[in-house]
Amino acid sequence: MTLNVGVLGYRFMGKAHANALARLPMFFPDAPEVNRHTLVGRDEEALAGAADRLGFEHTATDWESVVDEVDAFYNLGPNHVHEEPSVDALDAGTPVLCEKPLAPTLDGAERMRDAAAASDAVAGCAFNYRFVPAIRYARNLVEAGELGEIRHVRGRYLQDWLVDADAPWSWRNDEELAGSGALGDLGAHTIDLARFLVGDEVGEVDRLSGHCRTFVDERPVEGGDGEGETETREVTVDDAYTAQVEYDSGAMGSFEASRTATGHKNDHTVEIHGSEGSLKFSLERLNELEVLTGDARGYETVLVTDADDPYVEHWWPPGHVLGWEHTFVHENYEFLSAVESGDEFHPSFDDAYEVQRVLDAVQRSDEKGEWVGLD
Ligand code: SOE
Repeated sequence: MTLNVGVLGYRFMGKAHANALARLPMFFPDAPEVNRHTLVGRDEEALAGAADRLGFEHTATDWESVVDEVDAFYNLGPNHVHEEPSVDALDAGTPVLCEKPLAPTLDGAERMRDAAAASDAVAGCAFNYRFVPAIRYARNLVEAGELGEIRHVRGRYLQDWLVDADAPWSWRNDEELAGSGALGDLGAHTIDLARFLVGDEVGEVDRLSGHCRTFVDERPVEGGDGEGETETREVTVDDAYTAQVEYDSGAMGSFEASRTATGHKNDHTVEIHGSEGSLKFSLERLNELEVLTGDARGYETVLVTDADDPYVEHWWPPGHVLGWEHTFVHENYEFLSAVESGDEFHPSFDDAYEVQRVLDAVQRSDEKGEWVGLD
């Protein structure tokens, strides 16, 4: 059976997922056969060019005509476009893979989670960092009890593309369109990854203290006429957040993200300490994992590129490293396999809703200036 995939969005994420779909038959021959069927967007000319480049057969300017015509719908649009098309697709029984964070608000995310619960179709949220081989390797270590009782979870995601006050305004700077800034865009990844690594039970957040900060209050609007005063728009989301987290299990967490961390391009790190061992992961060295277990007196750097490491046998011989784009191939492989088999897929809309509860609590805590519970 060939799965016809419809994709909304053709920029950064559209490219990442289209590349993954193209790689699947070459490297994952057991993946379902996929047809890049329809690319959805608003600007007809740009859409036609993108469809050509990314290998789609058809284009459409309205998602309504697509969601129930395809075998899987990828929602890769801006955050404020996640809810309606995803809910419509799920109501029509079409599987959905939606980019993160699930929605700008907790209410929107709740509606999406409920639509997924009421539908027989698979609903996945595209937290791609779960699909880094070293992260899977780390999770296996934690699951096998190699770290003992988990006590500390620490994560930070640093970028610097907004450090320049003249960097143009975009939907990512608007609360209504994005929900939050560095918090939802980057922090959502870390919060999901931490939960994935320590497991749902240990990773159940009890309460937290969150802090958000906007350093640049307004930004120039791109495409001005170049004459007279530069038009600007208000920035209504955070440039950075920090959070102290208490888990039900007694573990403690410390999280941070910024889009104004000068010199850091895509610096995502997670560290975990347990009673018996520790581990450290950095996206900048994504083929490696730093592991300390047993009687070792220091961290050992494990190169996670062996044939028996997660996903690696599909690619190159040991030591022939993988990159960021491979995470999307693995994610698409798992998602489409679940669509075909009807098996569960994680991260699901349920998982993404749990992340959204944390994002919401960070914002509530910041507004109140005090610790808040998740419920
Ligand atoms: C933001 O710059 C961004 O593109 C995020 O939206 C992605 O989720 C992250 O993986 C890379 O950075």
